[in-house]
Amino acid sequence: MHQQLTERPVDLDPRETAEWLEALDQIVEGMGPDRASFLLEQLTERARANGVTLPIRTSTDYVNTIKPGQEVPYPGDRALERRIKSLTRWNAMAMVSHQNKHDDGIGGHIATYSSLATLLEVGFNHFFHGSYGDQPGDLVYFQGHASPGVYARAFLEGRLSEDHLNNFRHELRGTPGLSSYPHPWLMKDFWQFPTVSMGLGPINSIYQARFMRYLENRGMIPTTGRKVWAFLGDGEMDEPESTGAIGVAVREKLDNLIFVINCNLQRLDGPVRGNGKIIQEMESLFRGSGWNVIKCLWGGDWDALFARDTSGKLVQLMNECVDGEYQSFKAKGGAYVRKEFFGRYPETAKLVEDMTDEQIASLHRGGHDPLKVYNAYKAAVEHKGGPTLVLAKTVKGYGMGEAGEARNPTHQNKKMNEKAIEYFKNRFEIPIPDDAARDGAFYRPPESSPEIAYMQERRRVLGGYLPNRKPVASQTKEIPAEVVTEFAGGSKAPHPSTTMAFVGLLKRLMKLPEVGKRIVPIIPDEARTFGMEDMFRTYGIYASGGQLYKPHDADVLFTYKESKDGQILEEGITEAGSMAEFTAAGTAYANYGVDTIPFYIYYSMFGFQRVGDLIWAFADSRGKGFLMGGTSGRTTLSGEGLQHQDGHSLLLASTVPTLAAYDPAFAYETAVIVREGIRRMYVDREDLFYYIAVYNENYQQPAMPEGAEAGILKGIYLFKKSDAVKAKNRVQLLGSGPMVNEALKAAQILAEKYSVAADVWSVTSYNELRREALKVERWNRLHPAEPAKKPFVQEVLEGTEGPIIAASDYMKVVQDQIAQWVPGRLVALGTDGFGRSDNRTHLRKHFEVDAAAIVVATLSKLARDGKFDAKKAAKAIGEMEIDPEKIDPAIA
Ligand SMILES: Cc1ncc(C[n+]2csc(CCOP(=O)(O)OP(=O)(O)O)c2C)c(N)n1
Ligand SMILES: [Mg+2]
Repeated sequence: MHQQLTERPVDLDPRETAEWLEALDQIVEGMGPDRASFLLEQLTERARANGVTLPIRTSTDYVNTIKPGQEVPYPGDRALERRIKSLTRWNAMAMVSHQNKHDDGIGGHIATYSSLATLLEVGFNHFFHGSYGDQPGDLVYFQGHASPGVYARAFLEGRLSEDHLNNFRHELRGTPGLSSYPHPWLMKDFWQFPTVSMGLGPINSIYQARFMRYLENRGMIPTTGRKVWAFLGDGEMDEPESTGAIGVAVREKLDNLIFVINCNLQRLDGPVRGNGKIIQEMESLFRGSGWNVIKCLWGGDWDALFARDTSGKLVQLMNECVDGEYQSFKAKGGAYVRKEFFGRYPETAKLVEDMTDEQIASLHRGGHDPLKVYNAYKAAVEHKGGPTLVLAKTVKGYGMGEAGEARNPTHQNKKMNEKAIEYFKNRFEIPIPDDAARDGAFYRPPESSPEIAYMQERRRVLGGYLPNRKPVASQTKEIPAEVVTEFAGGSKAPHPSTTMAFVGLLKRLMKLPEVGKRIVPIIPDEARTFGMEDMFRTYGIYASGGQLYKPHDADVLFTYKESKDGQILEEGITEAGSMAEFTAAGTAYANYGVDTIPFYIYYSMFGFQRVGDLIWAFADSRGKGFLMGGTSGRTTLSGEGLQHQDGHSLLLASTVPTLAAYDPAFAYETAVIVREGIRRMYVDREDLFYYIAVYNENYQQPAMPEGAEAGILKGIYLFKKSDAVKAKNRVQLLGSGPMVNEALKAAQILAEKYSVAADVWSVTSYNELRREALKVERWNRLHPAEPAKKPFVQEVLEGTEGPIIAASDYMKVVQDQIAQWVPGRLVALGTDGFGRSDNRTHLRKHFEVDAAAIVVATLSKLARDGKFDAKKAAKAIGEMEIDPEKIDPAIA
């Protein structure tokens, strides 16, 4: 899309060209830009009608979008703001440098914030609202590895102490510690958005802006001027998540969203686009998508040169140079720029003949000029009808001099030598003694100093400090126990799957006064798969512009109803986008002061392994809500095969510390878990979220056994005790999800054919059982002189008889999680290996998790334990129609 501006066609008749251009200039001057635009439109149409191929050029010249004549004067005190910025720069640098001097290798970044300082400071002094009246303020996504700058500012504001700064990246030593990057989990009163995994900030911020509109349109929050600001790296833009959702922002007309890309032209290893121009590329991409794009490339000191550039050669030169060259121009000083840049054409060389090399070297880039940045932000904030991108050209390592300015290795630069520190100190005029400076001493002028007073006053005017995470107290009522009771009586034909039962529960919750409106169902184009299509009509699909057409199915019950205050978020086929929306909804209690309870239901296979990093960031954000893994299980989802059948989400779920993952078998189990989840997350304010596997196999939903609730929540309960009293052997069969039914069938076969009594348990969560057991073990380890406590799983299974055969529709390692608390007894049957396209019967046979496999595993284990005749066990394999030499499904 990006057209090389060097590839312009040759001008065959320059005189004619000049006449046309002059005519245009006269129109602009005499009639204004709107008239010029109108005429160009007319010309374009005429040209098209005459068969002229129009050049598609979505990028403009490599100059500022806002011309000097369109600028407003700077409203702040530039001298004071420069002082504040210098102090912030110093403290940020000192923090990282000092820490690495005394703790080699602890890390941190200097160069990123050095490039970003003006972009943030103009925001902090003039744009970022800490609040809107009694409403929370703007939502700012900071470049993660610029965190030292954000800490340094908070230090000057008096929000962080010198102790804090001394404990940067020493979270486990001094208190209070400062986390390396923005992590709400680690600094819950400070950071709001974890951004350091590149690409998550951009996509999360887009859906944040969409969710803000959703809350406004549904009347859940008042409409304010609140903005979402996302500060992004130019290297970061290569992540697919960074640009993959930019169309959403246009479609949704998100004029509450502003992206600022810090275009320092470098990433970690070297230039982002040495041979091209990242700014032009981003301009084309975003402008082509419909964003309002503002380029802020050159500082005010260039304006005089532009004014004198009557030949147009300066702009031509700027268009021609590639980023690799621009980087050298900053790395190599004024004489080099005079020779290699301006010297390329006599006209441009002339422009700077009166300037010294130092003056040339200090010509600023737009992102370092507060006036240019202010005007870009002002235009962004005032823009209506869509999102704005500000492309700000900066210098990586600005102010680091030879220690790193625009040098390839600068990203990794964590320490500055004494000479470099001295240079930095002098350049930014930090009034501390040289020896203190060399040691990286911090500097904060007194509270009464003009600098501190000014910055405090600016923040007061703008409604408070940022970033600032402020969760509200609970607004959510407990779910009445009757709701569970409604699901505890067992089903009548036609019997539902656990997915259908869950959808019934969801609808029931949505009808509850108080809680109902807080529920946010999120679906990535799978509502019909999960039997949710009747909810379209009842609750409406959120559409910011309402429904502009009459749906073809308007006259049927389950019509596709879109509405401005629709409750359902139908995201389309974007698991990443849905996860980002889930994140906005799951953290609304901290960002908007309102409890919303998201249920994101999706094809489980396209969850953890597809958007795992977003799930991790959700946990970091202290998000609340329910991830509902639909079409679960490697054998229960029949027919779909290798790429669809999920047998490992529960395993991946176990890696997320605050995620409680469940694998319920029956409708009442889900109801119990969801009710408790709402209580823990929303009433008691625990920081956790839920993953619940739901399946699409229809079967009789039984009545809830008396007293099962506690076990359901802890992870295991006895579902059916065998009444085969005369049996020679007794065993324990553990099932999860639909495998409970296979265990029940196996129990019957074992009793009838082999005289083995089998008690059947439903294990709703191996993950939770293991976590509790590990917690208890840790306590025992650290309290050796006190009586040992017993893990719940051990307490439950210890007194039971015989081997424990545990079947699930997941990998065996899920069940293995409890092995150490039932020594020598556990046999796990699971679905290790790739999926296959076939039906449930064949899949379960293939993966050896069906009733026959459970019977065989039971007898085999009894035989190995010396409790059953080995020959009979071997014979049973034939009786169960299993080929003992068949290929191992784990590698098939
Ligand atoms: C997903 C991901 N991959 C890699 C990294 C490691 N990393 C951190 S910063 C960085 C370079 C960032 O360059 P850019 O986005 O241009 O930011 P700048 O520091 O130049 O402002 C990299 C590769 C990361 N944080 N996240
Ligand atoms: Mg960069």
